[in-house]
Amino acid sequence: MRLAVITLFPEIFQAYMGAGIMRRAVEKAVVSFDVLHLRDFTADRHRTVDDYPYGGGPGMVMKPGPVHEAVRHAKKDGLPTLTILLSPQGRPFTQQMAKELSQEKRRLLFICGRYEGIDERVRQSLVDEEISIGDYVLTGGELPALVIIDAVVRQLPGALGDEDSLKEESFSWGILDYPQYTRPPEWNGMAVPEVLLSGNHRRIALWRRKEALRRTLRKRPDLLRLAGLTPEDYELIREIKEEDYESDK
Ligand code: 9D3
Repeated sequence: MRLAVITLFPEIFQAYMGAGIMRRAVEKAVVSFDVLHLRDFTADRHRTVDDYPYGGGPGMVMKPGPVHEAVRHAKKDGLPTLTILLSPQGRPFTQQMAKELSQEKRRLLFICGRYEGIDERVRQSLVDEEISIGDYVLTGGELPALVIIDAVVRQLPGALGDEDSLKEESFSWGILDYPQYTRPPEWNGMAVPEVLLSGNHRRIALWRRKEALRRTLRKRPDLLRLAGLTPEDYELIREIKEEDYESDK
């Protein structure tokens, strides 16, 4: 998959895309990643990317010209491109959208805003999709672009190296993870649940499913409405409710 970003802070992307799973995905050519520095697409001596808002008000607005030039440069090769603007006005990003974007045949081009926002004519003329990552105020679109890139890239075949983790995810889709343990079997007076040491894979799978449902019921009951539960899950939920599921046993 081809990815490109337009930003005033290329270093942020070099850092994140140069580490861990993102770095490996680039090295294995699962993704290609181009960073365009918005300042390289200015025409004036001061390399100006922002200006005062028409009508007054606080802060600065990103000028349309440099963004337009950067998009034009990114698309010069003629490849089909889906242009995504990161903005607080966008559609809230979800795991469903991550999966859909990972199936996208077109290159993904992310435009990261800074300041109070971007000239509305950029959105109208250059943008296919406007995405937010949630209802909190950040200082720019760079972290949101990286959040989306991270969620999309790990869906790509070959990116994780361990395809089992994606399979596990599709099974637990929509509910919280079960509790995890590793060695030692007793630590600071706390034991690993006996069932996990039993070697009984059927019992382990059932215990994990039940604990995942217990956590979800306790911490994120809102998720259960959408989770696509099986009749077996509802039986487990009945058992949990007969137990004391509010306390952290
Ligand atoms: C909503 C705040 N705005 C009030 C006038 C000003 C403003 C502040 C910060 C406008 C843009 C920004 C920078 N944020 C993003 O570019 C952004 C963002 C975010 O802040 N939260 C969640 N998702 C996103 S995607 C892009």
